[in-house]
Amino acid sequence: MAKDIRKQKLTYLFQILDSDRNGILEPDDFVLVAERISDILQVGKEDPQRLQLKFKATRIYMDLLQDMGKTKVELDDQEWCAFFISDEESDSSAVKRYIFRTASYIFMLFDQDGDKQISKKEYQDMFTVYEIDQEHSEYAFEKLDTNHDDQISMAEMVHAFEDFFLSKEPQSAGNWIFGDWKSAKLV
Ligand SMILES: [Ca+2]
Ligand SMILES: [Ca+2]
Ligand SMILES: [Ca+2]
Repeated sequence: MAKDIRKQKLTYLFQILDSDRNGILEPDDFVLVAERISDILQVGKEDPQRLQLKFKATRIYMDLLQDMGKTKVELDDQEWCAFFISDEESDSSAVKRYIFRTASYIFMLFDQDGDKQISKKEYQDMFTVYEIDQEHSEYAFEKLDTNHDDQISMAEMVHAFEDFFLSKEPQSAGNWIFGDWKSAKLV
């Protein structure tokens, strides 16, 4: 059962990252995220910043493909879950590497004013970009903001991702980073 909780969360994350919702992760999903962020920031269509954001948004995915030893740029949910859940050790080195990397990634993309804090507005923008129901953003933000200063720090984000990737407890606060993980459609 414990393993199922992690699988459900990873499947949920896969479905969130699959921005065009076609059941396959591909570079275009990450390009789409960059486009949506650019639109929120009102970056012009011809502005070089838009291209920069695309590079930044796709890099983590390209690194992941390389770490997986993939030869194609597409990934399905089975491959995705198998990479993060190894049979012998629940906290595999692959996961540990990606906890910090993913937290940094989210900060790089959504800390729009660059103050090394994710404000509630920036956090809600993340929900908008990934088309997550805003209904859960308030609750999730409160859970992640453990020192209650109305900002999510890098340390709080790393801690949340540790919960998200590793915790077998349904109650863990970090499970809620991307909203209602229990709504994942397991196939
Ligand atoms: Ca896709
Ligand atoms: Ca900020
Ligand atoms: Ca805080």
